[in-house]
Amino acid sequence: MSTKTRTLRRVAGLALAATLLLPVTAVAGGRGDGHGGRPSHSHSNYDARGHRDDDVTVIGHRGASGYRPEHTLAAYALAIRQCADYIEPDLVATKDGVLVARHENEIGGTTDVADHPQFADRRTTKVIDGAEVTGWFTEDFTLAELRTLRAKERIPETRPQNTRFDGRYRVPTLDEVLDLARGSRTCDGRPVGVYPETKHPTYFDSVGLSLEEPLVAALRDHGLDHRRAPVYVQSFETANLRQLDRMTRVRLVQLVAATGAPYDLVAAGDERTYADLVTPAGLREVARYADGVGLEKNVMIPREEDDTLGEPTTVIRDAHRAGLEVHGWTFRRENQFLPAELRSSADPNGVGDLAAEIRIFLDAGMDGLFTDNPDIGAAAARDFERARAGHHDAGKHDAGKRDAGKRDAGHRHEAAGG
Ligand SMILES: [Ca+2]
Ligand SMILES: [Ca+2]
Repeated sequence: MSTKTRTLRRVAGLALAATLLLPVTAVAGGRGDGHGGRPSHSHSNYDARGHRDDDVTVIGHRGASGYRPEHTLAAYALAIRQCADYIEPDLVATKDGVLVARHENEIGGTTDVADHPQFADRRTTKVIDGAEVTGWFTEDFTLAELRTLRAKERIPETRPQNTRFDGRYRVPTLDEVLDLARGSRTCDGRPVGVYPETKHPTYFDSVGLSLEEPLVAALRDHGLDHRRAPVYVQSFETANLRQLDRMTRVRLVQLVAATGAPYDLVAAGDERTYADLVTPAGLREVARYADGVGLEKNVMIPREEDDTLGEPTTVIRDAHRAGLEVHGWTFRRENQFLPAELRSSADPNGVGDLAAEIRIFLDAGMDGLFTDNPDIGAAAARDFERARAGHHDAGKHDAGKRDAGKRDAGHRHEAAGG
């Protein structure tokens, strides 16, 4: 397809998007409503469902981690090629204070550190967020040392096909992830977004490696510390998000698990749990410092006893009423992660109907999703957007911005490698 044709498609897509904007409804209690003296952000492009725009936000969870070892540049680049809007680095610190992308500060499960005899004596046991963890920890390695390691598949029994990529990729720094995003475009031609998560912020404060300051500095260095930047910063803790609300203008997302409590509250002796955060009053409080909530799937639609999907709770509606976007996690194609009725077989590692699961959650009002399978997520999002737009003849009439880009995405991102 020629550049001109792509441009025309994109313009057509934008024009279509403009016609889809629904009447703006008042959003009460949102961040910026007279709190903290920070400039009020625009609510003008929220629609009636609380959407910031008309598109479903597809987040490549740890990259395209269903297909490549998670949190590698290869995993992020593949997520971009598969039409993710955002890539998601989880952030931990090295001994010399550099932010790198790993799901945990313990790296025995996601790198070949155990195969490096020179680091054998770094193996140790620590208490992280109240739980004993044994292994090797990023905060005990300088960046130079960490760079001698190579990533490997975290769940090889579930995703054996990904083990062929073991040993190929280094642990990326946040700077590298931001460079990749800044040098890429989404399938519909927009800047690729980044959705960093601060991991164990109370713990990292306790070892003198606070995460928030270097994160905000990196965003600023990359020209991303502004309100309209394609950035969300997420955390399972609350105090660091309140702090970030004073440090940066980018959007913030409170993560909420189906059980347990934010560790900063536990450490402070505060008895509030995640369940308290998602009551209507709890959500209004979250909206004082955050722009969205990242909800575990079961918070939105709990499972029945037979592991089929039950009825949606009111949490999505309540969050929208508080002015919060709702992004759900984690959408994965293997049977073990799917509700019983969408599994393909009794094999927990078999591939079930992830698209159908995503559709059910989008129909329930979810605005975006974290997925290990951005190709399936983007296709489901496109189908949902089309259905909402009433394009019943979508098969003939190519109104989908996502597939216009998909055809040439491979060319644009070749340099990033797979
Ligand atoms: Ca994460
Ligand atoms: Ca901190």
